[in-house]
Amino acid sequence: TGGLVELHHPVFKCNILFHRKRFGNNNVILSDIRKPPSHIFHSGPFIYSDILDYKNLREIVVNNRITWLVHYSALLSAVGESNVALARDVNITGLHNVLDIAAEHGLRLFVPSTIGAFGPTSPRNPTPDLCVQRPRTIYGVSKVHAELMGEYYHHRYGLDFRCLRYPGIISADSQPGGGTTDYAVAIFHDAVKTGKFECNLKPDTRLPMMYIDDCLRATVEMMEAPADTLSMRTYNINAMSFSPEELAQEVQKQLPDLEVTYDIDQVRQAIADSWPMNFDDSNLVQTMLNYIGSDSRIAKAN
Ligand code: VAH
Repeated sequence: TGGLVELHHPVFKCNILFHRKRFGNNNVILSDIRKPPSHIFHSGPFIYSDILDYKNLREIVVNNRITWLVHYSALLSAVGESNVALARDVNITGLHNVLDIAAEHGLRLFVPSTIGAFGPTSPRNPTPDLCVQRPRTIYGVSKVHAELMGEYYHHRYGLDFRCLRYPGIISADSQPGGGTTDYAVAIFHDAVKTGKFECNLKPDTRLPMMYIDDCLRATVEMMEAPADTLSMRTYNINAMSFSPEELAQEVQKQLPDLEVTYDIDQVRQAIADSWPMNFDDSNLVQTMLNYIGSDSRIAKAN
């Protein structure tokens, strides 16, 4: 059948290897505005593309008989605040391009949303799927827009739009990508490289987080679920919540000499203080239980 195109963001480069293992190297095309690291570049097809080049995206979809599209191109929360115009172009105009191409060619479309799609007036502990969403970043606003546009295209044009609101994703394969949760990736790199880590969030800042392998498995299960099992287009997905001091203590159990200091980034701190502390993903769990069946199959998948 057709391939799967992944329009990428640095944090998810390793996504492609997971999907290639599952669907076959030549059935998954990585597409990005910059060449990926060589171990990914040489693992299967790569096509250069700019998310703002609608015609080129359409050529890639048609010429490669694409059937599923996984759209990760976005400027994350902190970097978006330092370049709002670019974040608006990539996160919103880029999304419009992907929605139109997916609707025109009948693609199954996955677009991630985020804990950043909530704001200071949302319930924070826990945060349910359906509640007030008034985020205070261009990233969060663009992701609420993506959720609403995906739902509209589903009801208006029948687009098979699927969306998970990701927590902060922790992956050893990639460097922090300009997000508010970057500290939870940087600590591992710095602990190994220098034995010293300077955290840019307050020690007690609690945020939802998830390990990349769990994120990838959940995304594939979401993409493979029969359309009629999904009662909503967008779901929260949860794994754990922790604070910088809790994470530092865990890392120091493995590297006792790790020295942790704090130099608060006020922009990131204000964003983190407006985000969920804990995520309620009970709707997703029930939906996937209905699809995957008994707990034993979930246990096996884990
Ligand atoms: C960010 N890591 O911090 C991203 C993510 C859950 C947050 O969207 O912006």
